[in-house]
Amino acid sequence: MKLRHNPASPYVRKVMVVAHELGLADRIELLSTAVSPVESNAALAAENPLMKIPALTTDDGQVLFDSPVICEYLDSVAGGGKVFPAGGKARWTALRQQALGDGILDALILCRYEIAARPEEKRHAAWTEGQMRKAHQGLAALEAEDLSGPRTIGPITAACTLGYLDFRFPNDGWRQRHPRLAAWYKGVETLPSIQATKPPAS
Ligand code: 99T
Repeated sequence: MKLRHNPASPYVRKVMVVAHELGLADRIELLSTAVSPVESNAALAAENPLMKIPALTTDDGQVLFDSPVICEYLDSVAGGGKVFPAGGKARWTALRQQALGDGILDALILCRYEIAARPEEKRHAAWTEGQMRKAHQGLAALEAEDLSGPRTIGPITAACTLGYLDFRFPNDGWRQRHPRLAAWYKGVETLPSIQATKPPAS
């Protein structure tokens, strides 16, 4: 398998954490890929027309995106029902937690691109405030989730979301607002799959 990869991407990290948790990391070749919301990338577009990462090319040549699809594919390669519970309440809880973490990331990345990719005179403060509000409300909801059970895609996504917040928004102060989430994250930060996929020093 080949994965379009960049260590700064929390969605790529999610895929790699899942791969480590499932013992599949050695079977994935990483293709270092830079992405931009404004610049074209023909090689990536040939795999993913949305020009986003992660994108996974399977051993039989199929290209899969986005991260929830890739993660569930890896789970199926490992036999199924591992990080994606097969059914019942556990499955819906894991999927909801994944959607919540991904949604917080989507809002944070819109803020990040507003700051990093848009010229200063064209920035829209109300846009950033609106997206940050979504991210902060999402974090409050994440604090209320039970993340302590088996390491499903829910807690895995939550860990990657908090890691991205520390990486790109180090002054956010989420630990003060959400001590329960901070205590949980302190425990998972030391896991081998989380250690092996840390974003680069910013
Ligand atoms: O928006 C773009 O055109 C390029 N951005 C990406 O490819 C980002 C990289 S994170 N990936 C996604 O937005 C994927 C989202 C998708 N729903 C999924 O896979 O789950 C870059 C973060 C950073 O550099 O700070």
